[in-house]
Amino acid sequence: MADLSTSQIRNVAFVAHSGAGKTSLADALFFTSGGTNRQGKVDDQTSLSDYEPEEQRRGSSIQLAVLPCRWKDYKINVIDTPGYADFRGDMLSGLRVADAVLIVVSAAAGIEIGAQQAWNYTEDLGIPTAIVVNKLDRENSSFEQTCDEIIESWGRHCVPVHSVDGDGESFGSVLTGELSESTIETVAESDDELMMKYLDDEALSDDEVNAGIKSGMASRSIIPIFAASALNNIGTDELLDAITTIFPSPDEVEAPSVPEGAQANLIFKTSADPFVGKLSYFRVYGATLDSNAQLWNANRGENERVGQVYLAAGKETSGVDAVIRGDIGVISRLNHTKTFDTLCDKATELKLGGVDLPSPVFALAVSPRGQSDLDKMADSLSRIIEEDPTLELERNTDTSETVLHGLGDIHVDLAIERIARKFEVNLDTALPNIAYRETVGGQTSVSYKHKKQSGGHGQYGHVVLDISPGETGKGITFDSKVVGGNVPKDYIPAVEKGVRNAANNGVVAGFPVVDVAVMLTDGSSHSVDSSGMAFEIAASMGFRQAVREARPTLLEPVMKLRILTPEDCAGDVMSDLSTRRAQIGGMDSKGNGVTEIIAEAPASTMQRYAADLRSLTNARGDFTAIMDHYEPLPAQEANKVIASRQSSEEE
Ligand SMILES: Nc1nc2c(ncn2[C@@H]2O[C@H](COP(=O)(O)OP(=O)(O)O)[C@@H](O)[C@H]2O)c(=O)[nH]1
Ligand SMILES: [Mg+2]
Repeated sequence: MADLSTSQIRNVAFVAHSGAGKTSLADALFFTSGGTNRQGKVDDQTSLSDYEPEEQRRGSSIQLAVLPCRWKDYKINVIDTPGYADFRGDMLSGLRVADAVLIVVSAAAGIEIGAQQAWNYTEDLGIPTAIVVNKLDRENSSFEQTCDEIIESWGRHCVPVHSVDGDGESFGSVLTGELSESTIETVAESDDELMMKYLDDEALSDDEVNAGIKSGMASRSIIPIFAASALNNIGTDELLDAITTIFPSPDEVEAPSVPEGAQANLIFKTSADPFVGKLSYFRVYGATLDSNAQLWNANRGENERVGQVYLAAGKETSGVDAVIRGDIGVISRLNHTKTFDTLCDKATELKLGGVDLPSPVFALAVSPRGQSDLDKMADSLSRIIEEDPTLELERNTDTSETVLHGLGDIHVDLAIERIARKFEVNLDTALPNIAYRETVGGQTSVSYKHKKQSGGHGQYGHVVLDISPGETGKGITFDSKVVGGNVPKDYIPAVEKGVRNAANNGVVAGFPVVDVAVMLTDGSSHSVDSSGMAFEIAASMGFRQAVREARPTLLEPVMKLRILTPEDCAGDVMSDLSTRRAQIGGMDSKGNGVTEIIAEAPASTMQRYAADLRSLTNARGDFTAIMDHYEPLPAQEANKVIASRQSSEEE
């Protein structure tokens, strides 16, 4: 694209609550700018941005997509991101490579929690931001009222720069250049020279106003508000114009420092395509990236040979000679490169850096359905994780399960669906087993003799073990105070091994025994029949008997929770928590009608919380849960667990 320079590029991430109309707006802008001759529609499954089969079936985005809109002398890369919390990873990737953000607010719904969260992210990142009020064709919608709500929630620096002709069903067009007095005043405040003019009652020209808005937007002292109906394609010309005149180009934002002429390309998305292989989406921060370049992956310490480079429009890619600084492109079949890696020159190595991804809140144990699934399971899981770094794979040695963690039930379910579609691997899923542990509540001393002396070479091992509750988190501690060689020194390691083996296999319900102090106090040996094996068996059996006698208890994993809920749902969320044996640590108003609840709750009661919180709060709630510590399980609950373990062993 030789006709394009970096100053003519705009990289804009669309973020919002799910359903506000980001994807519809992306389709409308792409159509308006001539990228396609038929406007894609989410509802007809023809959106060019929601092109994955799972997105079309759901009518909602699950991943980011780039639609490049050529408008006049410019190229606007619209980065459409998913609004749903389960797919926040791709929203963060989109923000990472955007120079500005457009928050889409539905006039029908007002500021929803997803929009609030998006706003918070833009504030944290300090990224230039604008707002578009969408769905203005909807009955009872009002541009003015939605603007008032925005200004009240997010501040007086949010200023309408468009006005509308007709509200609701009579919404006909978007008007530009007719700014209200208060908007002009805010714009004038952004620039000393404009302020002088304004105070002298001199009229500001359109160019001056635009320049004022542009510099205000760059410093976030102005957040322009636009008006649109994506579905009816109203306000899209005006929005494209505004993006080219007001939004910053890659040259006008704080850029990472890259040596003159050096390569600096950040991979921000990876897609595992079953036909063309792996696709890596990148943004150029340094010199032009040519097809067939030889690059260096700074994160992996590996050479990467780039073949053809492509530009992407949704799922369509077209080969080009080069991608210039500031632009977004795609490379296929890289060997070593993962999302958030930097491809650069070896001599001027640098890492552009990724994003802090949210931690998983939901998990399913996965298992292969048939033999061919078994063979391909590991490979397909690693490919899907390569595509989506917010998925995590865990091999749980306590429960012997393969566990897939994600940001919600829908996230993990769809990952399993994508594995089936893309790699033809069918996986069965179940809620993971809880990794309980066993410990003792009291102390005891046990003498155990393992003896077989019927003819020939016999077996003889005899140990006296004291056990007592040990320090939390220390596992099994083993010590010996045997005197006089009653247990010969050479056999003591075998005793310890026997104890540890027994502890690993569990005593009352098959879970590992932890936090027990074991002391070998005495024993005896036989000059011919004793052996390491005999002492190991004696120690194992003795330890098992001792645990059974020392008030065995189960420990359960407890999670630390941070829950965000709309104020009006806080009561329901609290009473629901009380049914989960949760301990409330605090409850706090975070402003904007959002309440934060800090709590701890057993992992066993939280396995479906992602879905439950969603229905409790109408998808407006959000939470994080991290494994914190183990706590004794109440006797009644423990009996249930032990009974279910015994019945599943009998099966
Ligand atoms: N009436 C009306 N509906 C819209 C408009 N924009 C989007 N929608 C509808 O809102 C729903 C969600 O739109 P979508 O673009 O998928 O929202 P996203 O989740 O923010 O990407 C779809 O049914 C759209 O047809 C609009 O301007 N007017
Ligand atoms: Mg969408």
